[in-house]
Amino acid sequence: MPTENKIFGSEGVALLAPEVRSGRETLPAERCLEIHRIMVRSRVMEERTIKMSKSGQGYFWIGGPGEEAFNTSLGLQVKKGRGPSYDYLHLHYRNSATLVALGMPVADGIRQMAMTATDPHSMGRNFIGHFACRDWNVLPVTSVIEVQHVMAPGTAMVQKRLGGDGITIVTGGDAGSAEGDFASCLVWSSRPGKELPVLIVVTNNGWGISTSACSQHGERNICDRGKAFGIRGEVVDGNDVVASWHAVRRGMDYCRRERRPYLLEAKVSRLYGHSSSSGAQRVAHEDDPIELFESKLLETGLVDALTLDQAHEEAHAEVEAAVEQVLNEPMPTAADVERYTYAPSSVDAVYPEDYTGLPGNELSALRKR
Ligand SMILES: Cc1ncc(C[n+]2csc(CCOP(=O)(O)OP(=O)(O)O)c2C)c(N)n1
Ligand SMILES: [Mg+2]
Repeated sequence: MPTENKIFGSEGVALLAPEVRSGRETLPAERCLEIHRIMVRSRVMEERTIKMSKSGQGYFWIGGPGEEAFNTSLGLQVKKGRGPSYDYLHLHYRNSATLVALGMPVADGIRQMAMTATDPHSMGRNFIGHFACRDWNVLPVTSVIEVQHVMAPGTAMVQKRLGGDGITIVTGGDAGSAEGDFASCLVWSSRPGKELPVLIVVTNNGWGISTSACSQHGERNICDRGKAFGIRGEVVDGNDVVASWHAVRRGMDYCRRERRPYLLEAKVSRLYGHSSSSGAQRVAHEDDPIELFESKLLETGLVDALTLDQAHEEAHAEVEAAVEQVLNEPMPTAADVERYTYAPSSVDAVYPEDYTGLPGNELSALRKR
């Protein structure tokens, strides 16, 4: 247990509740402790799923270690709910900390790795990190990069027509921003008189698999591309919690209030390489946002080292319990293969009962189960 002294109470939380500072920006103590806990839980979940991929308890791994500072700041500030009055999230495969910040239990991340039938995002069909959550307006993440950028103006258009302050948030990587879908997002969200409330986030980790960003980008910052479309934006150090929090806040406030797009480029780390396909080994030469934040918390006197250790231990216990539970849950069966694959529609003139139209397929029978 932490000792009681001038700075720390018996819970290890500072009695003076100092703020944490980055440049001229600050965040209150309580918020920092909340963010730290989410960052650590997300990291431990990710690292455990890497281990699962190497020990045969799952297959492919991809995820967001190194993006926790930014992604947590994003998730905690989302106007969370279902339908166009709330924010829509068109995410990519490194947004696990955003989901944990929204309230996803770590067991649900583990379930997608283990591909159990209980995986709420894809019923064991999709890769880890491919989230989908209707109640929180999280559209299904795709492996095909950048397609989320052409869908984002669609939800934003509905939100603009409806009124209210719901916004659309779309995230993607630096390499993906070279694709036409990214340009489509810029074009569609900035048409004069028809601007859309889209927060366009580029998490720039400096790599597209094994291709370096510096060998591909003639522009100084990806964010500068917005200038040609009159889209406001900024670059932020995505490893800095306080800076990320405020940059997200500025972007969200602007989209909510002005009903216009904002382009936010976050410089982040990629701490385990691209995916399990490249080995998912920890890299030594990139900044770790958790270590940076913990140094800051200690420096500020907000917590002591023991309290930080406790947060890690609790996260490990939570994740281990989740793995134990999930590995005993049912796997999908052969009969599940075609379930929920297509959405039949009564307005489909050709195949009102069966969108696939395949002879002898069992969809109708499965639906009636
Ligand atoms: C349309 C498409 N092209 C290529 C790929 C293969 N691919 C998967 S991830 C990736 C790199 C993406 O890099 P970036 O956008 O920077 O995101 P990061 O993985 O670095 O977060 C590529 C090229 C793909 N999945 N989809
Ligand atoms: Mg990248």
